Order: sequence, then structure tokens, then C-alpha cells
Amino acid sequence: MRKNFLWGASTSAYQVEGAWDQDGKGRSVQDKNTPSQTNSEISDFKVCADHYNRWKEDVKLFAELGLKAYRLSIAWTRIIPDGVGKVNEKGVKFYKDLIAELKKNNIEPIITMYHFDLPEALEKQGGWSNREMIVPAFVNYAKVLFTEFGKDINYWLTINEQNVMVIAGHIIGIRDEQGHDHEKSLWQQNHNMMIAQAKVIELCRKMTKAKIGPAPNISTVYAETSKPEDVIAMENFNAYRNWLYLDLSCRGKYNGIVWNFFEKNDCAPEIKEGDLELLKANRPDFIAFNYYGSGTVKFNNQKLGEKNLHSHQVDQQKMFNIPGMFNCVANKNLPKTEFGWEIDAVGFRTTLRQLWDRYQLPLIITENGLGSKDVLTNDFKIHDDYRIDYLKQHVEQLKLAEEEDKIDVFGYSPWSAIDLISTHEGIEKRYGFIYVNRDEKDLKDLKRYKKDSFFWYQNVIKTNGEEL
Ligand code: BGP
Repeated sequence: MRKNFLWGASTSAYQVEGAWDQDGKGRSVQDKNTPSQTNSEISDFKVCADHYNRWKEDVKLFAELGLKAYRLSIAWTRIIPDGVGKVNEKGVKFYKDLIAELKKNNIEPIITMYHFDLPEALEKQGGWSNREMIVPAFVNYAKVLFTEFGKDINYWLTINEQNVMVIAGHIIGIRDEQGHDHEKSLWQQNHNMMIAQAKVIELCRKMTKAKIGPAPNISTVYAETSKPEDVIAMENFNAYRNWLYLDLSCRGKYNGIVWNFFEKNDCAPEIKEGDLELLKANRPDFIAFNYYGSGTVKFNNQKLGEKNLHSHQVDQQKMFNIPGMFNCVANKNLPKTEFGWEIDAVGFRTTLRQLWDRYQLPLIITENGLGSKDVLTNDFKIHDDYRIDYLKQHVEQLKLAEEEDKIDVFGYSPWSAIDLISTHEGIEKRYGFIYVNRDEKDLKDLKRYKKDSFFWYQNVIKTNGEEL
């Protein structure tokens, strides 16, 4: 890989930090929408990996792993507990100390500003559906971040997986209006996020020298068969799942396929005068994207009815259908993880190629990884060869993308640096290079152990991807 390639690893605040009410932190929608509410067997986000109290030890391990970059998110509610208003100095200090320690260890901090954890106080005022309230609130939060951390940060990510928030909304902080209003409200929230993002990009350029980009979840899409109708479904799903968001942020335009869908179903968002100009004038410097596996679809010729379409959708790999657009189906050519997610390393290269071809912006992968029920042996080892296999296949394709396809890709930051609480499936679904000794309910000693994948990735970084 290129010299100075950013070999990284990722986490998000609400999944790793814990300390959910420590040092003045406000409540976020994640403190409210904990998985324990839907399934009492799995953990909530109160303690997580207790990274908030053990960050020094963790950074030491990240340095030993050899990370060149660490992608973390800042919890809005630690910085401004009510979303707007008073800044919490203790929250600011926590991230200042963490960033300083990372830099001391030559680890580039890559910061996500908002990773699913909208302040609950803002959610109560309508969240992303209240444009007049939420856009200035997000811009104000960004201003505080640029003021406090601006001189130390070279890469900002605005919003994590905006597209998954839209597809899987009610779980992660999008308001779930009922019936027909649901559709309209959903796309309005999406539009409002885009406007907020463009304003934050504008502000970033005024206040800092950093680069800034969005962080959607992008996956290549296949047609189930070569039937022409299935190819139409593939284009529809691609537009709906991937291009809508990036066309807006990188081209300042609504994707035509999705816009027609909106109009046909009377759910187009309101676009105010100047919105598209604002988007066009504030394109990102790069595209960060998360990739776990591809999607496969077949034709669907139903009509969109009054039925609420998205509310039962909980993650990006669960099957779902949009009338008139597509039906998601399983891909028989692909193996699955223990949690049923399809594994498709070649699809990773295809995704990189499509992104590069479409937008011609530098790329960085900010999530990629395999969730599994890892086992701690009696001699404190974790033999996660399945994870090594997954990552190895993906890095092989990454190398092809860079070397053969000549794609401008500047970093790879798998999920996750350390075990943390999965968005919907508890601690049992582990992704980390570092094992955290706890169960769903029994916190044990929270001790850290290096998995086999830790040593494997350490060598990948050391040899700059030569030895896999
Ligand atoms: C992405 C999110 C992460 C993380 C990851 C794994 O969608 O950005 O926050 O959770 O997916 O998903 P899960 O935890 O559901 O397995």
C-alpha cells in the first residue's frame, strides 16, 4: 500500500465508552433506546468496555497494535449535555486528553461527530424532523468541536451511516411517525441531515485546515438473476441504499430514481430555496464508508401502500422490500457469518471501484469486520482465525483496488479496535482485536486480552500490507 497509508481501527462513543452518566454527560437516544429494552438478555450501553475510565490502557494497546489511525466518535451529550446550551468542560477534557495521548503515540485521530447518539433533549423537540431546531444545533455543536479540537484534528467525519439511520431509523434515533407520514417524515429528516452536514462542512473550512467527509454504509448490489427486471431492481436498490446520500453530498443533486419514487408516492421532502446550492458549494474532501457485505435483490412490482415500510428494519443486512422498487434476497453464492451476515470480499473491491468511478474522491474505509461469539480459553487466548480470514480476504481486495484499479484509497479502519457492545446484539457479538472480559450482564473484571487477530493485524501494519 502507499506510504503513510492509514491502517486504523474504529469504535463509537456510545458502544465503547460506558460511563453513560459520568462527569455531567447528558442522555442520548442510545441511553433510552438500549437493546435491553427490546431484549432483556442483552447488555445496555451503560458500562460497555468502560473505555471512558480505561482509555489510557486502551491507547497503550492501540499503540502496541501499531495503529496509524484510530477512528472514534465524540458523544455530543458529553460535550453539550442538552444538545444546545452549556458546554460540559469535563467532557471536553476527556477527549482532549484522549486525542493528546493518541498523538503522543503517533496515532492519527479520525473523529466522527455524530454516531447514532442524538441528545435525548433534542429528540424530544422533534429531532431531525425539526429543521429549524436541529440544523443550528448541529452547527453549534460542530463549532464547539472545531474550537476545542480543531488544531489537533486532520480528519473529521460528519454523520455515521446516515443511510442506515434512514433504513433502520427507529432503533437509532430517527423519529418513527406512523402510516403514510412515516415516509414523508423519513425523507424530510434525511434532507435536514444533509443540510446540517453541508453547513458543518462550510464551517469546517472556515475554522480549520482539516479535511471532512460523510461516513455512509455503502455496499455493492447484485441482481438475483440476469432477468432484465431484476437488473432494474438492482439499480433501484443501489439508488435507494447508496447513491441517494452520496449524490446529495458529492453532487448536490437528488438521485433521479429515488426522486421519482418520492413523487410517485407523495413523500418528497421539502427543499427550501438555496438548499441545493448550499450542497453543491460544500462537497466533501473525501468519502469515508463502512462495508460489511453486499446486497442482492429481485424485482418487486407492488404499489407503496399505507403500510409503514421501515419500522421493523433493524440492521443493514436483514431482508426487506420496498414496493415498486426491490425485494432483498439471500445470495446463494456467499457464505454467512455466525450472525447471518453475508461475507463478500470481492464485493468490497466492486464497492471501491463504483465509488471511485462515480465520485472521484479519495476514499477511506471506516468500518469492516466480522462479529462473532469469541471464546476466551483457560490460558487467556482468543483463537479468532475466522476473523483473520475475513479481514485477510478484504485486505487482499483492498490491495487489488489500490494497485490494479488505481483507486485513491488512503486508509482502512476495521471495526472494531476493541470489543464493544453491538448496536443490536450485545457484547456477545464481538468485533475487536482486543477482548474485553465481560458478559451481557456480568461485568466480570473487564480485563483486556489480545486476540490472535491482534497479532495478525500488527504484522499487516508493520509490513504495510505486504504480509497477510
Ligand atoms: C455499523 C455501525 C456500528 C456497528 C456496526 C456493526 O452499522 O456504524 O456502530 O454497530 O455496524 O453492527 P452490529 O453492531 O449491529 O453488528
